[in-house]
Amino acid sequence: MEHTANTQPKNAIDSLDNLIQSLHRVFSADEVNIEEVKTLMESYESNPKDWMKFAKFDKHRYTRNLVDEGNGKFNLMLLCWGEAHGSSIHDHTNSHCFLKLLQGRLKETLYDWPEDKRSKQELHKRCEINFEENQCTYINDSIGLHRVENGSHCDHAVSLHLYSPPFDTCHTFDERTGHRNSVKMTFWSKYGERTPYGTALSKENN
Ligand code: CSS
Ligand code: FE2
Repeated sequence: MEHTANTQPKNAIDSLDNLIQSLHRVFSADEVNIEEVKTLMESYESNPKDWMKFAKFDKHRYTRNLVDEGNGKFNLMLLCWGEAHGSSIHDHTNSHCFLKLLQGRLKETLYDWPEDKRSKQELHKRCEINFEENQCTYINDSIGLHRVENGSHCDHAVSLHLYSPPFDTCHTFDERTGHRNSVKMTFWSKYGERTPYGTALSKENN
């Protein structure tokens, strides 16, 4: 009879630490292979024990919590969405954005870029996508703009975001007029520790 021991592939991603190690390896190359990163992030089966220490919620807005700085090539963060919390419509500052759902449900609404910077025009809504746990989605500025929301009024949601290269400002857009604003994004916590106050004028998120 055949034995089934040792059938697990060597590169199986069995923890968040393991995923982070693999991401470091993948991003040490010059080119980013979007499908490879997506597959890698999807292959990690979310285990709250791995990421609980980074999961910090705020009553009023979603929080951004730094997990890893990816040797400067990318950053990895946990976003914690309370009931009915959502982002503005925003761009991604010419970076890659990978979003993996760790817990709960999130809805993404995709928009086209405004056609003309000067004229007031409602943004064109392209579609809505609902994510399931462990799914990983990808966006960059050539795909369009989006809003991410936790539509649930009773459950939290937690997502893992990878941005490459890292960025700390982006544009937000008014849905009705297409008007854009530049916003600074900061971290609610870093490596599980609350970020010190003092940057009171900057926004916590977008
Ligand atoms: N861009 C948002 C989340 S949706 S990708 C942020 O990082 O705050
Ligand atoms: Fe985004």
